[in-house]
Amino acid sequence: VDNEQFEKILELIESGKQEGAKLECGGSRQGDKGYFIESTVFSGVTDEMRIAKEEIFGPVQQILKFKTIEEVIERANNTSYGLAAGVFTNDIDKALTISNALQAGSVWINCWGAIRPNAPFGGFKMSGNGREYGEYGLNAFTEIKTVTVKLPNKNS
Ligand SMILES: *[C@@H]1O[C@H](CO)[C@@H](O)[C@H](O)[C@H]1NC(C)=O
Ligand SMILES: CC(=O)N[C@H]1CO[C@H](CO)[C@@H](O)[C@@H]1O
Repeated sequence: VDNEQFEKILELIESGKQEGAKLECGGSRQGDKGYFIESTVFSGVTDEMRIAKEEIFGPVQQILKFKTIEEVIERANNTSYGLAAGVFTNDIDKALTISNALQAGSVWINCWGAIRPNAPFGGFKMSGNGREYGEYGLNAFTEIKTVTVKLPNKNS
C-alpha cells in the first residue's frame, strides 16, 4: 500500500530469517517499481518468532506443526490478536470444535478471506475496531439519543 507497510513486511521477513525459520520461497521485493513483495513461505516456524506472533498484512505464510487438536487450539489462542483464522479439514466435527474454540472474529473453514456484506467482520482482542457489515455493522452509522422528561405530577 505504501512505503511504510512495504518496509514493515520486509523487516518482518528479515526477522524470520534471523530467528531461524526456513525460507522456502520468496522473501524479497518483487520487481523494481511500486511496493510489491514476492509470495513468501517460511517453514520450521516456532510460536515465539515475531512472524508467528505479529500481524504482517503481507504475502507471508508461516508453517508450524502441531500434534493434537487441543494443543493447536491452545497455541492458536495464545496471542494478543484475533482477527481471523482458517481451518482446513475433511472432518466436520474437527472443523466445528476448532472454529468454536478459536478466539477470532472470523473463522473460515476450507476457504480463506470470505468477507460478505451480510456477515459481521472484525477482531477479538487487539485486532480490528468493532465490527463492519451485517446488522452489527450498522451500529457505526447510528447515533443513539436518550431524551428524559420530568413530568410535573402524576395523573393516574
Ligand atoms: C503462550 O505464549 C507465551 C509467550 O509467547 C509462552 O511463554 C507460553 O508457553 C505459551 N503458552 C502455551 C500454552 O503455548
Ligand atoms: C476455548 C479455548 O480453549 N480457549 C483457550 C484458547 O487459548 C487461550 C490461551 O492459550 C486460553 O486462555 C483459552 O481458554
